[in-house]
Amino acid sequence: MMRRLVFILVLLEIYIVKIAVGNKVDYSGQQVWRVTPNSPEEVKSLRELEEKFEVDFWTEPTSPGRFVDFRVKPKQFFELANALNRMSGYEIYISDVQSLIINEKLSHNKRKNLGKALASSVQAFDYSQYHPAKEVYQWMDLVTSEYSFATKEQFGVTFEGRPLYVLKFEKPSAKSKPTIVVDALIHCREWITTASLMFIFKEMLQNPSFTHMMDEVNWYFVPMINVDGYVETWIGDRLWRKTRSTGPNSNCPGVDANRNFDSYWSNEGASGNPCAFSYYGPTPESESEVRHLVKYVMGQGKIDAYVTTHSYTQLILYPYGYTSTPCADDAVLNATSKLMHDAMKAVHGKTYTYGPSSTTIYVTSGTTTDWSYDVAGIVQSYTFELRDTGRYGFILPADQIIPNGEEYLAGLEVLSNYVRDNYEGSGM
Ligand code: 0X9
Ligand code: ZN
Repeated sequence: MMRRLVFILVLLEIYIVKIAVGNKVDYSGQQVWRVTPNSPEEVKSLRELEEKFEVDFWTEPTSPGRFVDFRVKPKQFFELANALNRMSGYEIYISDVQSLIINEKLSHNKRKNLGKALASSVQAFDYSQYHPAKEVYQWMDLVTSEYSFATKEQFGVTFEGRPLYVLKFEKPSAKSKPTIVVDALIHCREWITTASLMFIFKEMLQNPSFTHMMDEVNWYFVPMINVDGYVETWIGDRLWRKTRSTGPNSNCPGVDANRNFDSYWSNEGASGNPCAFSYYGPTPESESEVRHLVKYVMGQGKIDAYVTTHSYTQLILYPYGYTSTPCADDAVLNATSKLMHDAMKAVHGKTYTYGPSSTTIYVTSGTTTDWSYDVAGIVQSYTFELRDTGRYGFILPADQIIPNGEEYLAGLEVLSNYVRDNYEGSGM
């Protein structure tokens, strides 16, 4: 009798947690392991594991000495551990992916139940939690209703028909000003990107130490490029990365939008396999989100800096992704990155490694940053990879949103000052 009761209670608890989490894809028992290959042969063997075990790389195998994080299913533990022990061994970084997802959802629901999710003003909005797409849209409306110089412009629709918006902050000024574009969430599982930037824009609007950034620069903020994917991460698969488009030739939906730009679009550092996580798509700009973003940015006047936001591993990356040949502006981008690094480190002591993308991490093609630099002609083009360095990876706890936002804000302030000081505006 007692046993039966315990059994029923356990089932009930599993059911309640399942309802609370709500996501259809369950990662129970799955882990994230870290391996640091010691030789080019070990890098190659790790790449082959992807084919053999279908592991999900959270950071890719690239070069000896650079760590690789990947998600592993329990049924693969034994065989994979044996294979890795023949190489440099491995460390368990996340012992149960699903428990991180459950904790994230439970802490969100707890705050929501306290009524904190429903905000009546930009100031009252809860920046210390993650918000689903609907609330991010509502936040944009709060901003435009409170600040007359902020406007919301629709620049397209997603594959599933959701509106794509940019928030434009253009404070009136006697002089013409430079413009910085910042985007987030092209990889929809990287929740920290949108969350930290909403906090940052609130600070730029309300914190007297940072309002100068809006006095001196116009800001165009695209908070959710991959809205369809973001919705999927809340209700379906928390670790979804790609868009949600479906093509006639595949059972695997989605394209890696950060391989879909028309800039060195190829299978170098991207995949032609529709089921791969870095699938570059059937054609460049095949994705509605990428196509509309490109058209919109190209249709604006001069843009002085373009920053695209990702997570994780704490990096400041600049062109190129597709080649290890330094770009023409390597020296200036390196110098500005160093200043951003210093300012970010001064806030909470976190290090953001900086350098050209291809040599600092790995080769990529068809990315936002190569496109903004080479096609849109914006010299100050960066990819920021936010927190952390692997303890939580993509499932960064919400209590890090504000600290991460504070340090990213310090980096953006350096960039803001840089474009201000180097601006040769029209009509001055
Ligand atoms: O691989 C990516 O798309 C980015 N890393 S992530 O873990 N967020 O997926 C890095 C892209 C870097 N590429 C350029 N800066 N060109
Ligand atoms: Zn990313």
